[in-house]
Amino acid sequence: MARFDWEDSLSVKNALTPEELDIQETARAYCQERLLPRVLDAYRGEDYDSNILKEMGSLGLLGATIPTHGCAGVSSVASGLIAKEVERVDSGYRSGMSVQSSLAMGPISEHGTAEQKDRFLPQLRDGTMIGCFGLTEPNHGSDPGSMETIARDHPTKKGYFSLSGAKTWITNSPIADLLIVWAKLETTGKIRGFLIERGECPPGTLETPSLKHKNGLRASITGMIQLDNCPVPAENMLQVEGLKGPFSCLNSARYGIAFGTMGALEDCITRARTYSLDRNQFKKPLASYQLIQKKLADALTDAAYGTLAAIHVGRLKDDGEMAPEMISMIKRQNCDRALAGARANAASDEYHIGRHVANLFVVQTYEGQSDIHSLIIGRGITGLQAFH
Ligand code: TGC
Ligand code: FAD
Repeated sequence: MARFDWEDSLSVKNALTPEELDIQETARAYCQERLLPRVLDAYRGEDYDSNILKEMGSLGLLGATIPTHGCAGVSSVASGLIAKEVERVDSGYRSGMSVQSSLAMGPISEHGTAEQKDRFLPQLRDGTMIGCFGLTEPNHGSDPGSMETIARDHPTKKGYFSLSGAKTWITNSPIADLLIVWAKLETTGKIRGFLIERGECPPGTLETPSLKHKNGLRASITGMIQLDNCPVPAENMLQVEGLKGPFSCLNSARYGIAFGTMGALEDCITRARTYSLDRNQFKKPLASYQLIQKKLADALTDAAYGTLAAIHVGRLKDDGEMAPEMISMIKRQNCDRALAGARANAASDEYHIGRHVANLFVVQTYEGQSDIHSLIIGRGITGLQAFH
């Protein structure tokens, strides 16, 4: 009979390959040694250091599942383990990485032309070019299909589109060199993706103001994308039509969140356990009281179940057996349970748990708020859509 190891309670390591364990170890060492010492200052000052993407790039952590263009070509589970180690430090750092990997490199890898891949993937892989993903608009968050951003034929520049509209709450937009913007083609009314190179935009056609004073995710940078007749060459359009373009990439990003939130929850468990063992009340350690032990047991169980479910869905994803509803199940469940379990020591940011709580409230909102995922799962169960 094995001895119970609370740090790997359901022996998750037995479900991982030696390569996946090595990747997790590399990511953990980087995150604990390089990210953790920076996070409090970054969070307090709402200050995202874009060198982080270069550091991650040098370790092969960006676009890690992409099998070409010098990317690591690892399993979805390995990419999830990277997200978990980054989010063990802070969801905002995972956010910056998810957007670069799944939402900037992902669309190009899945829907780009050979020329687009050759031009952009190597720089994005190294973190020397920063990408962002503009889907949400001021009037259309959960319902991106109603977007108003429009791509018209450019009135004077042959072979160019002219993009106008506004995107909001866009991670990395203020520092992005390459902005992936989803817009409706005026001629067809269909949604298409455009690769906008900041350096090629004439003055006044592209603005990306920051959104400050966030309550969570303060170690990530968030902004708008404002387009005023911005010229974009036709060769910068992605080769996919309709909402399935952005949503196919969101499957990977949501998968990373399902895995990543388990890192945040495990960090809360570790910190709460240490605190409750060290802190005495009524002449005994807090950890000796039944109510405290039940909370630790609930959170530990959620973290292990959530991680194992994410591993299972990752294997199905790589085998082509994943349904999007599975991603909704693990994104919703793991965000909700991480938030429920992240409870203790919240008063001072030096305890770290309050920061995780504030972050997880936001993580529960983006990439499909939990109630929206309930509706996606409900549609899968009943065959009836309840969105509109
Ligand atoms: P619906 O009719 O459901 O679908 C329209 C078309 O899209 C296809 N599709 C998918 N394809 C692949 N994977 C998926 N998960 C897909 N979901 C839908 C679908 O098959 C259909 O294709 P076709 O060929 O038939 O046209 O569309 P709807 O308008 O009814 O959608 C409703 C709903 C609620 C499911 C959807 O709009 C939704 O999920 N809303 C949530 C919005 C969201 O997630 N936004 C994310 C913005 S990006 C972000 O938050 C990044 S934060 C990053 C960070 O910092 O970490
Ligand atoms: P709304 O859609 O207005 O929803 C408000 C509430 O109503 C939610 O609780 C929702 O669940 C509920 N609701 C909506 N419709 C229904 C319905 N039919 N039935 C029942 N309840 C419903 N977007 C990007 O495109 N790219 C990014 O990089 C990005 N990064 C982000 C970073 C941060 C820090 C944040 C906060 C957001 C980011 N987003 C990004 C936007 C994010 O995806 C949206 O906030 C999210 O999709 C929800 O949209 P909304 O905020 O407009 O809420």
